[in-house]
Amino acid sequence: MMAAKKVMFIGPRGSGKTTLIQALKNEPKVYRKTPAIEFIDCFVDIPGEYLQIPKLYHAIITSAIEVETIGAVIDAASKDFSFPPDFFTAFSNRVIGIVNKIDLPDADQDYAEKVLRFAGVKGPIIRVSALTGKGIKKLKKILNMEQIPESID
Ligand SMILES: Nc1nc2c(ncn2[C@@H]2O[C@H](COP(=O)(O)OP(=O)(O)OP(=O)(O)O)[C@@H](O)[C@H]2O)c(=O)[nH]1
Ligand SMILES: [Mg+2]
Repeated sequence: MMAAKKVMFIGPRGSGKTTLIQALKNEPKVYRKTPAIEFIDCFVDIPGEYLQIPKLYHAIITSAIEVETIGAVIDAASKDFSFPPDFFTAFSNRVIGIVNKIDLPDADQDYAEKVLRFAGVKGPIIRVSALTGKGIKKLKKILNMEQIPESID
């Protein structure tokens, strides 16, 4: 069993939320489209589509009630950002920003960070690659997850 403090990842389709969870759990990176809100150990994985459908915002906000931290995830190499302005100010949780895919040559990390601030992210912003593992150690530290074991029951 793992610590109950929950972390919820919110971000556009393909920004890398599910891969981030695999990286934080030290699991192999296996691509699988997230079809619905998933609760995996201490993680809540929100499909990117939920950001595009305002009728589903209540589902995100309801799922956030039990969550300690929200991670707003963005693909630094994509210009397809679908966060509404100030979206994250609707949550009372701690909201951190995660600039993902910094391994890609066309990643614009500074721009991605601005987009996260525009979306209302007030907490620290961490730059990572879920795929290569760069920055994941730092992210674990910020999430107080340094103790995650290699395999989890
Ligand atoms: N180059 C690179 N690719 C990544 C990185 N993180 C994720 N990807 C790739 O991006 C694609 C989408 O990743 P997912 O983790 O499924 O994205 P998601 O945010 O969960 O997407 P939805 O479930 O559709 O909302 C996959 O092919 C991943 O392998 C990264 O840091 N660098
Ligand atoms: Mg996913």
